[in-house]
Amino acid sequence: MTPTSSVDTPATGIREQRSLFFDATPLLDDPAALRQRAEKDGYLFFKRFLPAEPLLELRRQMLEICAQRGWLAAGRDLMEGVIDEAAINQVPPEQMRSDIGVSGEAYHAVQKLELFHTIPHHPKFLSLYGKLFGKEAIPHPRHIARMITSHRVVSPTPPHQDFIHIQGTPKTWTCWFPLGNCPREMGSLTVLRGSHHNGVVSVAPAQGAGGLASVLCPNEIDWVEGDFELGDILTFTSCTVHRALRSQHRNRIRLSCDIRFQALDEEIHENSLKPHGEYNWEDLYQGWKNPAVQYYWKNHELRLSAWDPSLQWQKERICS
Ligand SMILES: O=C(O)CCC(=O)C(=O)O
Repeated sequence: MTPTSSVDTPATGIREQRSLFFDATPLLDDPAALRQRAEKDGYLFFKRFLPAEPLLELRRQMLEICAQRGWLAAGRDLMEGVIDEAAINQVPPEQMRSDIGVSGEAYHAVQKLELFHTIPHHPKFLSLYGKLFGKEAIPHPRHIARMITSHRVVSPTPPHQDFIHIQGTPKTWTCWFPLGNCPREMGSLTVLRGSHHNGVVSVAPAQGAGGLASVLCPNEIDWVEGDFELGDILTFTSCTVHRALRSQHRNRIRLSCDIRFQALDEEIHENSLKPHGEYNWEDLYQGWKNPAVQYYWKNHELRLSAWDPSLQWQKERICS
């Protein structure tokens, strides 16, 4: 594919190539072609995959949580997500979740939203990952919401592979989608195409979610990106390097979800069955209506895997 641009990255001095996501929607009717494309690129992108209504409702609920804490600009429509920069920056750094973008207390309120934990069970997801894996798929219950603001402790997510953070089977796929239109200038996610072919690579300390960056070789420059519209999804293997672009809009909150899927019969680490954050399910589930989205993984005999701490140790990477 012809790159749309090439850009010098000041941090590394490497000249990156940037091209647009390939829309894999036509491959949904051809699982063999879908799997072939996924194997080649390590990612899939689908335009308008999810229906707008539940995404907009979740956006509204998350913005209500921000509004209740006085973080939204006065006189603007709630759904615009315009942040009062001074107000969010009054949250003391020690109360912030720098990986999420808001305070730990607000993130707790988001984790308690039933709709946040219901969307990952949408039949379209189960159908997509069923085709991709060629067998029954299950979402991990440990969903992550990002509410990226311009609080001084928040930095764009560095290039990383999810595998070092979730482990279990390397055949786990992450699904990332924004809750609203999210053009590149709003800090959407970008993927290093084909990077999964290198397996798990070394890491170095970095700012931003996860605190660890993949060490990249000078020839790893093939980034793919796009302007997300509501309903678009990006999904990638847990060994695919990805990162967030820097938002150009300091007063806009970027709302998005990270959901992981894997085949039911593959290994999983028990952390992936816990809430994201120091919460417990009993607390999060209070007041929920639908029992089908609670403790659903307990209906299956999952194979638990061990944790390899050495994946997060800093090591040199030898580039050929
Ligand atoms: O949304 C972000 O900034 C990071 C998301 C991410 O890295 C992931 O989904 O694995």
